[in-house]
This record gives sequence, structure tokens and C-alpha cells, in this order.
Amino acid sequence: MALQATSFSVQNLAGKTNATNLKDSTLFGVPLLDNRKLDITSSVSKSKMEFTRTKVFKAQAVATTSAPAVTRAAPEGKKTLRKGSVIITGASSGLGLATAKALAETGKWHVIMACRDFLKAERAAKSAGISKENYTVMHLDLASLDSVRQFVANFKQSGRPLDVLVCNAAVYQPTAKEPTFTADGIELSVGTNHLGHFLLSRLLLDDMKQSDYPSKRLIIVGSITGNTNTLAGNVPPKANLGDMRGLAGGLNGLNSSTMIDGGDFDGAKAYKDSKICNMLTMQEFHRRYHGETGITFASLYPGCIATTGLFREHIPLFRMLFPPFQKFITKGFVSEDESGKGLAQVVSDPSLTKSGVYWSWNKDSSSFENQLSEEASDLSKARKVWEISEKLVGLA
Ligand code: LMG
Ligand code: NDP
Ligand code: PMR
Repeated sequence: MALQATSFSVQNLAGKTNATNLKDSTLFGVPLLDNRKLDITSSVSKSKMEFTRTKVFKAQAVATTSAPAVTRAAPEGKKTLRKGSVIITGASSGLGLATAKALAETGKWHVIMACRDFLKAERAAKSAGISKENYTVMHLDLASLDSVRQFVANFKQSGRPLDVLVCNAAVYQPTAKEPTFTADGIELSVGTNHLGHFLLSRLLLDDMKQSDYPSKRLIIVGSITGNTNTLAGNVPPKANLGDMRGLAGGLNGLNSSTMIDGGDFDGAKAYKDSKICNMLTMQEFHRRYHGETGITFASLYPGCIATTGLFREHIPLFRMLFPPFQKFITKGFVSEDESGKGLAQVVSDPSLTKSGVYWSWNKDSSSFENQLSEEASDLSKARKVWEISEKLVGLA
């Protein structure tokens, strides 16, 4: 196949990069030289670390790898496995929906689709063929801290256990000239993608602690575009949190900037900044809670899913050219189905229990621990994002 024939290995690239003495050590999301944070011993050898993945996941990858469930006595006295219970935010389209589908299909998971548009989510679940007994739609608008609190209260009332939480929803406003705001007056991209999820995960942490499931996980979706150690992360505008003066001021556009670094509003940058916050938050959760709770905290780059609703606000020409550009030029393209199977692995695969990891996939669909950029792995920034965010969402 042409796609596979033209991909080349890290070793080729590494040589090239060495020669030009570039500081950045990855290309197209895959580390080249600097293995500061990279542990590739478990899942891939260097030669397998090619920069694209073009094959689909094997369907059984998810079906056969779910964590062993807690056993419960069935009415007739036989032991049965209890279903895992997973909340996925933004499961009404794209990656979230594909993940819900992949997990539901195994019959081992009940998916709580946490969505802002109830009807859309119901329709999406139906058209994806998810059977009724495998999902529940619950209302959640991440652009309102009240809605997040209400969702958590409703969830607790439902009496369901919580084994895995997937923070997946996001908005991207690449063409916005002016900022828009959440119900709480916070710039929309960071407010939704980071702060809404931050509050949600903090409020649900106890439920996860109480779960008796063998592997409890909190997964926060990250991205290559927030990582400036990649080519994709160097396409302007680049992510940069600066000294976080804007975030500390509440991103309200009144007495503070709407951008985390205090600069002028830029929707594309705000999205990329929010993804850095997502990846830093995962690491800070890991540092604070992994030892005490045993919960696995993870992030991932699902691949470039160029066909999703994420690009709905981009100009039509972009939406037309972006998928073929990613398919044939960067070869970073993945289908929604494929990416959903990848995220479903991070939810349920017994071999992906390592905490504090940012997962990516090779072109043969095997997962590996990817390297975050310097800023996205800066632990003092992680702490600072955490502390400021706590104040903004009313937890401190
Ligand atoms: C911004 O523009 C907008 O201003 C902003 O509003 C927002 O929309 C944002 O990210 C979203 O984009 C980005 C703009 C500028 O990029 C473009 O979209 C312009 C396209 C230019 C086309 C270039 C030709 C490419 C050929 C592809 C042909 C197929 C057409 C498909 C197009 C689909 C759309 C993508 O971007 C630029 O400035 C372009 C230059 C970016 C390159 C950055 C590379 C940095 C390199 C850093 C080095 C990293 C180390 C690697 C070393 C490698 C050595 C081999
Ligand atoms: P989609 O737009 O298809 O999905 C985003 C989901 O988030 C939608 O279901 C949307 O709901 C939901 N959402 C948006 N705002 C809110 C809100 N205020 N409250 C609740 N839900 C909300 O995009 P993707 O599937 O591509 O994105 C999913 C994740 O993947 C994001 O975190 C994104 O950053 C990440 N990602 C995507 C990549 C890609 O190439 N597409 C690459 C790397 C990462 P609704 O359906 O109602 O609009
Ligand atoms: Mg990018 C070289 C590989 C590569 C990869 C894997 C992506 C992923 N992109 C790559 C390269 C390039 N992109 C190059 C060379 C360009 C300049 C032509 C380019 C441009 C570009 C734009 C304008 N790319 C984009 C945009 C967007 O608006 C998307 C974005 O930044 O959203 C925040 C985007 C993306 N490119 C990706 C991925 C995964 C995206 C979606 C970003 C995300 O969801 O985080």
C-alpha cells in the first residue's frame, strides 16, 4: 500500500536531525533523539516507532483486552463479571462517540455519555448502533461550572459506580476574531476544555477511589498540537502558557487577558494552550494521587482525526483540504473508528495501566509512551496550573 511504503523509520530521521543540530527532538509527534521522558522498553522497539499509523486497529484489540471485572453473585448463585462503568465527556460525536461504541461493543462496559446536547447524543448512540443496555446519556455542559456540579450530583444520585472517567470533550475556535465566554465568564476554549474538566475530575475523584474495579483510570485527551517538540506543534500560533498571568486573572477579558499567557486573543492558540493544561493536569493528578489511590492517570494523542466536528468552525476550504493533507502528506490521519479503538484501549487494556503516561500509536497500531514537550512536562507549571485552576473553579 502506498501509504505504508512511503513511511520511514525514526532512525533515518534521527540521523537527519542530528546533522542539523535541531533542538526539537521529534518529528510528526514521534521522538527522535532526546529520550528524557521516553520509556520505550515496554511496548515498542525504536525501529517500530514510525511517525504514522495507517492500519486499522484489530477489532479484537479492545474486545479481548478488557480488564478483568469484579465478580458478583448472579441470582442463580453463579459468579458473573460486573460491567465496567465509564463516563465519557463529549460522546455525542467524533472520538468520544467512537470510543463509546468500541467499549459498548465489548459488552463489558456501560458508557455514561456526558453530553451538552441530550437529543444529539441519543441520536448519535442510535446511529452508531450502541445497544440501549450499554449506555446512558446524562446532561453535562462543561462551559458552565454549575452544570458540572449538577452533573456530578446527578451521577452520584444514580448510584452507579465510577471506574473510568474520560475527559474528551473540546471546542476549537480557529476563526474567532473575538473571544467568547463560558457561563462563568471564562474564555470558552480553556474554560471548557480545561477548567470544566478540571472541576469534573476533582469532584469525581472520590467516586473513583471508592470503586472496587480492578483498574481505575482517569484519562484526559491531549494533543500533538500542544507539544512544541513536534512539527505539528510548531505550526503557528504555537502553544505557550508564559507566566500564566491571564489564567491567574480569570481569562475574563475585563481586568485580565483572555489568553493564559496574557496576550491578545487567538482562538487557535487558546485551544493549544488548553491542551497543554490537559496534559499538565494529568501529570499533577498522577503526582498527587496515584500513590495514594492506585488510580491510573493518562493522556494521549489519538492521531489526527481530520474528519471530526472539531473543525466545524474552520473555513470550508480548510475542512475540504485538511483530511487529504493529513492522509497523503503528513500521513498522520486516523479514522474516527480507529482512534476510538485506541482510546478504548487506554480505558480498558490491562497492559496500559501505567500512570502518568502520554500515549500515542505507531502505524501498526501499537501503543507507545510518547514524549511531551518541555513545557507540557514542566512539573512546576503543572503545579501552578493546578493551583490557579482550583481557585477559578471554586475549590480553593
Ligand atoms: C493559523 O494559520 C491561522 O492564522 C489561525 O487563525 C488558525 O486557523 C491556525 O492552527 C490553526 O492556523 C496557520 C497557517 C500558517 O497554516 C496554514 O494553514 C497555511 C497553509 C499553508 C500551506 C503550506 C503548504 C503546505 C503544502 C500542503 C499542500 C496541501 C494543502 C492542504 C492544506 C490544508 C491545511 C493545512 O502556517 C504557516 O505559517 C505555514 C508554515 C508552518 C510550518 C511550520 C513548520 C515549523 C518547523 C519547525 C521545525 C520543527 C523541527 C522539524 C524539523 C524538520 C526537518 C526535516
Ligand atoms: P468533536 O467536535 O467531534 O467532539 C467534541 C465533543 O465535545 C462533542 O461531542 C461536543 O459536543 C463536545 N463538547 C463541546 N463543548 C462541550 C461542552 N461545553 N460541554 C459538553 N460537551 C462539549 O471533536 P473530536 O472528537 O475531534 O475531539 C475529541 C477530543 O480529541 C478533544 O479533546 C480534542 O482536543 C482531541 N483531539 C482531536 C484531534 C483531531 O484530530 N480531531 C487530534 C488530537 C486531539 P456536541 O456534539 O454537542 O458539539
Ligand atoms: Mg497540522 C507533520 C505532521 C502534522 C501532523 C501530525 C498534524 C496534526 N499537522 C501536521 C503538520 C502540519 N499542519 C503542517 C506542516 C501544517 C502547515 C501547512 C499544518 C497546518 C495545520 C492547521 C492550519 N494543522 C492543523 C491546523 C489546524 O487548524 C489544526 C489545529 O491546529 O487544531 C488545533 C491542525 C492539526 N494538525 C494536526 C492535528 C492533530 C491537528 C488538529 C489539532 C488538535 O486536535 O489538537
